[in-house]
Amino acid sequence: MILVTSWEDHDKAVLARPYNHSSFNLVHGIFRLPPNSVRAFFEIERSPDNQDFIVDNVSLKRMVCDPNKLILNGDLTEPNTKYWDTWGGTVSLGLVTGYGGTGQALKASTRPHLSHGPAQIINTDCVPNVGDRLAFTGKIRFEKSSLPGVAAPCNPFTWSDSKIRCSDIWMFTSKNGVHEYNRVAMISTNDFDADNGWYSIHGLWLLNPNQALADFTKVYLDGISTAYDVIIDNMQIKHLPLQCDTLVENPSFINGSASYWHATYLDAIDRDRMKLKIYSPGAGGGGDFALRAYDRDHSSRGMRQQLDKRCFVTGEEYTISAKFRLLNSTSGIGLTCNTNDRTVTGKNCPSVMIQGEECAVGGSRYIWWRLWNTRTAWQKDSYNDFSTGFQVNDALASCLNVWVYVNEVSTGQDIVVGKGLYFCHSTHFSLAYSVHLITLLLSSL
Ligand SMILES: [Ca+2]
Repeated sequence: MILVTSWEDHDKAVLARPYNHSSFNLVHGIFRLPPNSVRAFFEIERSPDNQDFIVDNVSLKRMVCDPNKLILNGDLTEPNTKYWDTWGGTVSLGLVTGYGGTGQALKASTRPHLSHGPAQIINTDCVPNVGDRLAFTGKIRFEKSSLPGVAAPCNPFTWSDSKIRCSDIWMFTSKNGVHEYNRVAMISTNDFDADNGWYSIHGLWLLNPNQALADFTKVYLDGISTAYDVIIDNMQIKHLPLQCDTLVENPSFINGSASYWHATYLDAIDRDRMKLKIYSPGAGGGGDFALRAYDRDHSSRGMRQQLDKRCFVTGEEYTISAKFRLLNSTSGIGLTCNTNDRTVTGKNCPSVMIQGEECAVGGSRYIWWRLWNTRTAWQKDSYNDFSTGFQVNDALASCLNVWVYVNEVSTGQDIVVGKGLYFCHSTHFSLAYSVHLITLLLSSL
């Protein structure tokens, strides 16, 4: 018999914390079998030489991939760190009081580098297509390592100040030896919950060819200084179905959520140039919410959301409707604007821009289509209906990414988007995909 070991990997399962020294503890991990392996063996090793260990209830299960729940134990309902891992080898994980003062949250401490913190290996085999969209949401708070238990705010409107900036969610993928590191979700407003400093973190991400059916995918929190501990709860990653009749996610800021809306940075590291805040009342009155763009250093600053690129097919027609307000930045009172101005004059009303990035057809890599309101009246003290439309051409259809922007009013004016930014369209698509499940779960109790 010839023994051939072609591949060996370590540290595939770790102890779920907190450790209980008086009973059995869960050792748990997630790994993918190497391709074309005939047999796989696993070992439990590296405990100290002078100790015995006892193993029971060992199981090895094929890992489920649920497109509606790609993060597992994201709310720490299972009261241990099962499924969770770290980015960085020496980060400590533990449990603390959860969001809303109930249940558990996951805390990462002793972070030696600002990119280190909580992480999870995820199985994306059930979201296999290039262009499939993932929606990230979660709750996050910070504490100074020197003052555990006391919320310490970060500044979501800076990246250059590394002492106080917030963490973002990043996604690492490895596919055929190609590695990608992408910022996939951010805290976009300073609206943290009064209870204990919980921020909302959110983002949309389109899988690129290096990410769809990746060999390995891990999400992690990266950004805040090592002086802080990072605490997360209610973390979710969902696959968004293709739905070209409702192109914009969270168009109405339901329950005061700014999810999936971000400032109009061309790059997220360029975030010292404006701010976003939830605004009330929204267009539906008291108890309704809107989103305000303020403290803008240039007329091009505003808000944006990434759209499903696959909906931009040549010949498709979309209408866009929304409700806008325009406010004086200093006093907050309503401003008039000239609905007849179809350029950025300083007196123009808010408009919508469709931006295509990395476009293959036509003369330029970027497309900027500014779309003006077809309504002609403007009421300075209330929300104003906005309506416009466009048809997709070959150039826009060829772009790698498509964004919607609300921007281009003067600095000194704040744009408020209330009660939605809706796209309507007549054709419906269906999407079929095959499911491959080859990620395994190792669980022992
Ligand atoms: Ca929880």
